[in-house]
Amino acid sequence: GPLEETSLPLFYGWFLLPSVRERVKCTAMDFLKTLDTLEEFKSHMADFTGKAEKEVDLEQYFDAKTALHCTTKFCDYGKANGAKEYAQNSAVIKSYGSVSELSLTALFITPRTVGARVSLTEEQLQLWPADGEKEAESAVPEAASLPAGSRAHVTLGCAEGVESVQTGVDLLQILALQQPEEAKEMELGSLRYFGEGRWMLDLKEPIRALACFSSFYG
Ligand code: ACK
Repeated sequence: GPLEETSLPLFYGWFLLPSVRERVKCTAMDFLKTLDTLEEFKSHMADFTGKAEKEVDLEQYFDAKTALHCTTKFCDYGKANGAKEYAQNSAVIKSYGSVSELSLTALFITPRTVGARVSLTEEQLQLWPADGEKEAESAVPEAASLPAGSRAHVTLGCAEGVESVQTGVDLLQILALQQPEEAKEMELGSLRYFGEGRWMLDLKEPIRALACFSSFYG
């Protein structure tokens, strides 16, 4: 009936609890501030500005997100492929409203987005959609061959005019590349440059963030 048709959300995901949001945002800001002052980053500044001499203020460059979450399934109110099947999945129904701990294991930036990589547990992977990576195949051909959950992330900010769906695509793109051996050891972890303005910081200490599995209607 019409009630059923309108009952699917825009997306399902884990929503970071308010108490941890601030901590994650502060860590992200520290990361951007630190990057901005690194000679290594400055030498690749043209990736962001198009010009070698021009400076970029990363804190201004990205429009910061407020309600931080890790999307599991984008349903588009039922219009997306597999939305209904996902909503009816027993693991999804059983876990709805429950709180679990997300492990944020890396921070990454590109000229388009800044985000945190989420490493899902076996239990959390039960809530990951079967087509989660494959869906991004048109943008990242290697996506389908990456392990399930590779796309899991928290979008922290987007550059002007960029949609947040890009963050997961940027993460998959980085993961599909061969990891450069050269890394800069920093207080927070190891920083690597993947070319074309793509940087990833593998955190020494993952950020443990409590999050509620739920959905967003908007
Ligand atoms: O930052 P995100 O993961 O990227 O969270 C938002 C959320 O859904 C609401 O827009 C994500 N999103 C948007 N479109 C898609 C899509 N086609 N596939 C997967 N995730 C999407 C977006």
